[in-house]
Amino acid sequence: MEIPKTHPRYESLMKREKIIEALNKGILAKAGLIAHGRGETFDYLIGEKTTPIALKSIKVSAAYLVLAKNPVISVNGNTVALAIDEVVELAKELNGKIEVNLFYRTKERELAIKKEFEEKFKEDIETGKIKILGIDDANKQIPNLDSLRGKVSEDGIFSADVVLVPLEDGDRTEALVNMGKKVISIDLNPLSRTARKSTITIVDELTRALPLLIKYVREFKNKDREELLKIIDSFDNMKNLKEMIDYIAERLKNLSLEEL
Ligand code: PTJ
Repeated sequence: MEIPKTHPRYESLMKREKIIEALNKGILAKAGLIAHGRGETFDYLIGEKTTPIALKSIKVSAAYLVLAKNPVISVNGNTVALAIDEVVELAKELNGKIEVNLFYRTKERELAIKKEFEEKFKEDIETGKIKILGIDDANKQIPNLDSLRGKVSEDGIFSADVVLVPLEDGDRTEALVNMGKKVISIDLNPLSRTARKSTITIVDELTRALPLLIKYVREFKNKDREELLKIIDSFDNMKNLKEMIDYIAERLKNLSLEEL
């Protein structure tokens, strides 16, 4: 569908188009439509912009990623639909590792996602700048995780020290944290299990948060280790989530006083 650039909800409608296109290509799970709608609702509540609270968690995440020995970006259908370019850009700033790990796991969807990466980033894959893991090599099991998400690549999530999980479900986050990994999630819902179980939760929209994360990863590569550790140590995820809930409550209260 052609959406005029002048439409007041252009950005949001374009994201919907990407989601629908990914469904038609077999990349997105049907439940991904529901997840996207839920995300839109929370984005309305936070005002559809990156809050200073989210920016704090983005900076801490960048510090973790720069210090990581073996970081991995985990992707699912929604992430590929909305932010494949940003995921690849970020991976190239790190060690290039991207792992496909689906909740609604089918071979067809895995292959559709693989094809999307191969079509758009053939050269990066051939030159080894990025590695798409988790499809032919998911031969390790995350302990105590029964869903199909439990199968992971040894070279990827299984041996990672820091895992970035945009749009996640809480069970895997908890299982990964129990394995001793640092888990960074991007989730618009500050009340979700994922948000509460992650080491760091970025309560922001994926396509807004990733470019900022890339920016700070680039910037932090020039900082020394001590400085980055200081950024990490000053952060409390639960406190940050509470601030986010307060922010939403305050925003709604102020809106209710305004004339609509
Ligand atoms: O591709 P699969 O098979 O791995 O399935 C992926 C989905 C997303 C369907 C699956 O993981 C799922 O059901 O997730 P949930 O439990 O619906 O959680 C998705 C979370 O992401 C919700 O809390 C949404 O608010 C949030 N969300 C949705 N869209 C965005 C988002 N957060 C950030 N940016 C978005 N664009």
